[in-house]
Amino acid sequence: MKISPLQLARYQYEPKLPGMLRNGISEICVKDGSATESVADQEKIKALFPNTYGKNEITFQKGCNTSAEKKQVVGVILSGGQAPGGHNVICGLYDALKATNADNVLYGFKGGPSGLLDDDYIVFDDAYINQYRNTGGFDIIGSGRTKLETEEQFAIVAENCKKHGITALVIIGGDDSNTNAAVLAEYCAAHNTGVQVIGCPKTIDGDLKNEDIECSFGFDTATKTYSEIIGNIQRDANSAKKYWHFIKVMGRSASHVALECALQTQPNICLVGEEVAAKKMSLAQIADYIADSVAARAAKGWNFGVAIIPEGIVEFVPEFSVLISEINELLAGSKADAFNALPTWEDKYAFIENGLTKESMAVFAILPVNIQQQLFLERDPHGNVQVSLIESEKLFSALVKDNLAARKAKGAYNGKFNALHHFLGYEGRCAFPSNFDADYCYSLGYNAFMLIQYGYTGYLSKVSNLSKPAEEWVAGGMPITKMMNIERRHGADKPVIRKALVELDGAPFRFFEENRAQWAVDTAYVYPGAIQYFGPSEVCDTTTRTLALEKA
Ligand code: FBP
Repeated sequence: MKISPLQLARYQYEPKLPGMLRNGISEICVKDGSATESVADQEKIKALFPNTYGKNEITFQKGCNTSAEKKQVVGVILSGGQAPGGHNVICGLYDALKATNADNVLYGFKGGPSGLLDDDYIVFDDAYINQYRNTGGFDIIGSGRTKLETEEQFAIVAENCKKHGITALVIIGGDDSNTNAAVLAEYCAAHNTGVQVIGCPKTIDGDLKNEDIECSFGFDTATKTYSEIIGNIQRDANSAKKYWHFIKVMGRSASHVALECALQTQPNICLVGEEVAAKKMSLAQIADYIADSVAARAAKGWNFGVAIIPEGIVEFVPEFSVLISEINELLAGSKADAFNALPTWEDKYAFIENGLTKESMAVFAILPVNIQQQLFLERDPHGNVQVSLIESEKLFSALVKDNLAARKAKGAYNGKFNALHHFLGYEGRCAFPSNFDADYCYSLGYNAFMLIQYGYTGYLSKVSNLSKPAEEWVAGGMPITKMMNIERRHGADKPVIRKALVELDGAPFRFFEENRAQWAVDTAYVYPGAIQYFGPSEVCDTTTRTLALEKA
C-alpha cells in the first residue's frame, strides 16, 4: 500500500496526554467525586438503572495505582458516523492496556455493533495498530449503525464476550450509542456477566456535550475542514464577485457545525435551526432574511456572497415539520403503493393536494418542484421522509430567487443573483485528526482503559478543561446515567442521553448574533486555511471558537 508523506509523518506524532496520566500507569490513582443524579426524571431513570445509577464522578490523579492486578481482555467497537480521531481512541486504549500488562488483549469488533452480535473481530497487535496512529477514518475496524438495544442482543453480546474471556467493552459512539452502552452496562451488571461497559463521546455534529463533556471528538477537525473550504469559497466569491454560494454543512439535527464554521469564517449568512424554531420562522421569512442581505450587498455593487445552511434546518421550520408529518401520514402503510402506482407527477400532485391540509399545501406549493419530488422519493426503513437528504441549500436559494424577483417587480431591487450550491459533509468526517483531536482521542482511549482497570462500568470516558493546553486537561469518568432523561421515541417513553442543541443564550450564539448584521452587508470574510499539523502551537493546537467562547 502506498502511504502519503503526511501519513508517514503523522505516524511519528506523539499525542499529548493530560498531565495527570503522564507519569506512567503505576502512578495513576482515583480521586472520588460526588454522587450523581440524572439531568431530569431522576426517579424513573433510577428505577431503570438500579445497578448503575447514582455512582460517583471520578477523576484520576498522580498517586500509587491501587487497581487490581489481573489480565484484562477488552473489546472495542466504533459506532455510527465517522469522526476524525476514532483510530486514536483505539490506539490510546491499546497503549494503556499493553503498558499495564503485556499479556492484556484487545479485540476490535468489525463493522460497528453488528460485529459484536456476529462475533466478527480481529485481535490487535503492534504492527496492526501502528498503521492507524493519528490517521482519520474508522477503517481500522469499520463502523455501522446497528442499534444494540434489546435483551436478546445483550444476551448474544454477553455470550460472545464469555467465549473470548472479554471482561470489558468500550463503545465509541454518539448519544444513541452511549445510551445503549448505559443500558448494556446495566444488563451486564444485573445479570452478573462480569462485563464492564465504558463509552467514549464521538460525533462531528457536536451535539453530545454538557457541563461534563465539553465536546465530542471529531467536531474540531470536521469544522476546521469545512471552514477551510468555506474560506476558500469566500475568497473565490470575493475574487470573481459574481456568485452567491449556498453551502449546506452536516449536522443531522443541531446547528453546532454551521455555527462554528460561521464563527471561523464570518460569512454573510448562517442559519441556525434552533433560532428558526424559537422564533417560529416560516420558509418565506427565512428567504426574506437572506434576500435582505443579497439586496443590501447588491446596493453596494456586490452581487456575491456566502450563506451557510445547517443540514437539519428544515425540521426546525415549524410549518415544514408539520408538512413532513402530514406526508408521512399520507403515505403510511399501503397508501405509499397507491401513490407510487400513479403514472405522472400531475396525478401524484393531485393526490397530494387532496391529502394535505390547506396550510401544508400552501407550504408545499411554494417549494421548487425538485424539492417537492424529493419529499416523495426517499423513505427511511420506517417509511418516513429522509429529511437529511433534502437539498435545503437549493431550496433556500430558489426561495431567495423568487423573493428577489418579487422585489425587482416592485422596483425595490436591481442586482444580479447567480447561485451555486455545495454540500460539505463526508469531506470532513475522515480527515487526518487535528492535533487537538489526535490528543483528545488518544487521551479518551487511554483514560477509558484506566476506568476499566479500576473496575468502573456504565461510565463515559471524560477528559475536560480542553480549552487549556493538554498538560492541564483533567481525566476521569462520569456515569452515563447522569446525562439521561426520559423522551418519547417511536411511541414509547425511553431513557436517553439528552441531545445538546445550540443554546441561544450561550456565548457562541451570542457572539454570532452581535456580529452577524455587519457580516451580512460587509465583506468581513476570514480565511482559516488548511489544518496545520506541524508548526507553532497557536496555529496547530488551538481548538474551536465554540469551546473558546464557552470557556472564556
Ligand atoms: P453520528 O451522529 O453517528 O456521529 O453521525 C453524524 C453524521 O455525520 C451527520 O452529520 C449526518 O447527517 C449523518 O452522520 C450521515 O450519516 P450516514 O453516514 O449514515 O450517511
